Amino acid sequence: PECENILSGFQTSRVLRDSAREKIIFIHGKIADEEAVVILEKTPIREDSLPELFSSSTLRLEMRNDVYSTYRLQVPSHLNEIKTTVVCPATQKHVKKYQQQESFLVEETAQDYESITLPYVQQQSFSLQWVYNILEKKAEADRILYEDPDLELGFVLLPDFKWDQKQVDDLYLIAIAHQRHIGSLRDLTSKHLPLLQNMLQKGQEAILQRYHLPHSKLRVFLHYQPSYYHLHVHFTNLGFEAPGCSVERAHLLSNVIQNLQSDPKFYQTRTLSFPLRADDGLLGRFKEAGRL
Ligand code: M7G
Repeated sequence: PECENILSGFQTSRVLRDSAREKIIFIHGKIADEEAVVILEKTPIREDSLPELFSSSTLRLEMRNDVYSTYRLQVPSHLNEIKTTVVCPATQKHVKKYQQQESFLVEETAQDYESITLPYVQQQSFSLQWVYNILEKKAEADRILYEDPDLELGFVLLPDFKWDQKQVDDLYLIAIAHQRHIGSLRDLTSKHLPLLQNMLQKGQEAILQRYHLPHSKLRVFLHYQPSYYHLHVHFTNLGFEAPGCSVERAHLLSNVIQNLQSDPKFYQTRTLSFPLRADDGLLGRFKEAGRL
């Protein structure tokens, strides 16, 4: 693997979010004059590392009381790596995405979508360059788990960058459609059923083959609103409370398929709820329109 030292010049400006329970910290700062967001995360302890962990570490006693004792275990450095994600150059929108924020639930009617949401996301959403790089094999090509190259029904399945692939317990993959121009759930109609069914079935099969995780152990969903307006499906281990799988944002793909089967225009006509953070420009638009 490539070794880089870009963090040696990282100048921290502030902590955007910090969670002791999740053992993760999101930091805003600068790398060589460019805005950057750096995410540091302690990863789960792997069962297969236990023999080495116990045999080659030093144990320092902190306290002993009756049958109870606590220690610090100093482990070899390769067993104590920190998963690190760098976004650089980061836009103001990236900084906001990772910032801890109060959120508000919006109930978006079909009319709101046309008059408020769509015009907003058309001018202010994250670049899809990373998505096109994956589809065109310009990035992450060696990480692809499965591909159906069909331009209409096909997709690329690969590990989400939130998953370090060290253990199946927190499995997280994304399937990215080859078809462009499907921005979000709102664009889906019954004509996309073959595509969605293909992504679900072949995605599940590929994960079963590679990770021995059956369908019944997978949570397969779409986000509304997504951050990136190009059709992609999240595949996560059911046993893992993945970030972003809350009821107000995640739509199970199997439900999406059934809704489209019973009403081809389900997602063009329904009111859809989703949370927006206090400083999200879209929330401002809903307020201006008197919809909140
Ligand atoms: P989303 O629902 O559009 O937005 O999902 P979210 O990030 O707010 O959940 C996009 C998914 O793609 C997320 O699960 C991201 O972790 C993942 N992702 C984002 N980027 C920029 C990358 C990337 O460059 N590579 C990979 N493999 N995954 C990414």
